[in-house]
Amino acid sequence: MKSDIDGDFKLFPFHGRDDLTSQIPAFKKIFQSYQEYSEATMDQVLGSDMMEKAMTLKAQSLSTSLFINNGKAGFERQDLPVEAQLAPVSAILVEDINQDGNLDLILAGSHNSSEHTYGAQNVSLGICLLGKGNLEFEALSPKESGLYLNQDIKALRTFETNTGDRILVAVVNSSSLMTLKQH
Ligand SMILES: [Ca+2]
Repeated sequence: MKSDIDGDFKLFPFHGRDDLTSQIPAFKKIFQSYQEYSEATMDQVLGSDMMEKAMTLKAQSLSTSLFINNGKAGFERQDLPVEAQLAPVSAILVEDINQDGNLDLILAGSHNSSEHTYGAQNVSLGICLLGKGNLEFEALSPKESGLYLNQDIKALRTFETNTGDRILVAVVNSSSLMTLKQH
């Protein structure tokens, strides 16, 4: 939502004319210039009838979070530490990585395939959050964890080899698997 030239707040489309017309070419005839499209409100793009029927969804939180099952009381959301909020997360592994009795988390998931409007969201190297008990987590630095999961990760699994080594396997979007050996 932004204000128009009169200072009134109105809904304007987020995506540019090229994005819209690549999906729905008919809009090329409706908005024949970029200037015309740039000044169009959502009512003018979709029509007020369709806007009235449209479903409006609101995000309550965009944080990567832990959901605690409190039984009949339902789920309680708890944000993970700030280190888990720096990049999109597509894969979460829950294991006791350091074998201290508390479950730990490994998070990964940069996005290289985002729309060009957003740009690549690929700063993550993967994050290891050590469970401290009481549902608190402490992030290890990349140097401490040794994680280097700098790809578009979609899933994480671990397995043990027949020589007793623990291997972390990362499934990478449109690429080969990444493997890391735990030391
Ligand atoms: Ca642990």
